[in-house]
Amino acid sequence: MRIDRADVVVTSPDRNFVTLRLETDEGHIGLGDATLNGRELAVVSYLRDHVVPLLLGRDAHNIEDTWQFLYRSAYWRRGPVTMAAIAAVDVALWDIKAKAAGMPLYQLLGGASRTGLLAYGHASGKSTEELFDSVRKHQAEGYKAIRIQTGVPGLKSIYGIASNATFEANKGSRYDHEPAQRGASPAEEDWDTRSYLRHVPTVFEAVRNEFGPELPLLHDGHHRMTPIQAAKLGKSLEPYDLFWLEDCTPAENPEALRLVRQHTTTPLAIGEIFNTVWDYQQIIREQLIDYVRSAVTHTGGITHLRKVLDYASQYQIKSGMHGPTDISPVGMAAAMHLGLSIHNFGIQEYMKHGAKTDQTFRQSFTWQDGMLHPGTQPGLGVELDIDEAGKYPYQQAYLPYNRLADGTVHDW
Ligand code: CS2
Ligand code: MG
Repeated sequence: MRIDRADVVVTSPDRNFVTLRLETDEGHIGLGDATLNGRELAVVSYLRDHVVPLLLGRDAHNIEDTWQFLYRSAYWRRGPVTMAAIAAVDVALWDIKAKAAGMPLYQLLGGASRTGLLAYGHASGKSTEELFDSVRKHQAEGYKAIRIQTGVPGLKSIYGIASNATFEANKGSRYDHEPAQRGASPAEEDWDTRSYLRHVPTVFEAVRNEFGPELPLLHDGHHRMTPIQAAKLGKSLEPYDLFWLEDCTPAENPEALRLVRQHTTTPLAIGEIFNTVWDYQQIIREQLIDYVRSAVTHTGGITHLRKVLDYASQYQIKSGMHGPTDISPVGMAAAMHLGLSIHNFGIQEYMKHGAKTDQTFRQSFTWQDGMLHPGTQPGLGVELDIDEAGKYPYQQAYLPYNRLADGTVHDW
């Protein structure tokens, strides 16, 4: 079975998505997500100009060989652009192989290891009341695990708050849940770590008092702390029994986690901006984390992320795949098939896409009682409606960034 057509589809229903669509001489269509939030067109060019010409005529069945060929022949390895492009090819080929076999993809990955995937959603609010309200709304939607982000006294803006309004609207009228905004330049936000460190434990205390000890709670530090600040936060959150503390320090410095680990038993999750198994080597080997945050989309596809997760399994480290709305429905489906099949599944992040996105990408996953399931359609279970996609041309959009009170740019 040969690949005889490859198209890169850029569409912006509620936000920008980049999708690779492969077609074979036997008429099978495979989809792969290549969306890199805020830098989408770099991956489009990588695929269109450098990868698509190499795919035409290749045997669609040779997934591992195609992966190795694209990775090694480029010479310039790793990095988000390269790994998102390779991921899209990889996932599209898995989709094709599963369709050719007439099976849902998870069957080819070893079959189901569980009946469904526990998923967490994003509750947020500027005040405690708003936050409680948001938690309740998520519970009413079925969520059994919830990420908590709140406003910090004295700061105008805070990461994760924007998600709330769109969770409710979810009609495609706003950009989407996530903080990227359409426009010609990134929004500037403010930040103060000392206020944040004072405030967050009080929020978790209030949430535990209101919602009890059972509800799994998560929190995202979004790379903003120094190692000693992260250690302090982890320690101060111990009484509230977090499921995880995410991205407590910037991901570029894995050694920082040694110091955090020495001080706290709060479980740590990291890796949404990692791209390869080599980014994880030290932190898995030294058992510095508890959850791998990578998305299939940004980590070289199913072929490569499965290697990361197999390695992690030797150390009882579990998956916690990235699933904000900038992972397209195709990327989410890939995550669900992989999560259903591996033994060391932990939790899946899940934010609902907007209505226009759901119309553009027809999906067959199910969401019931706080659990996701990829469905039983052959392949990934996602179809891209090209006519619908054509209605929404690409729009420039940027993620925001932070400055401290004195004007210094800070980690976002
Ligand atoms: C995030 C994302 O979901 C998360 O945990 O940190 O919201 C992240 O900010 C975006 O995916 C960036 O593209
Ligand atoms: Mg995160």
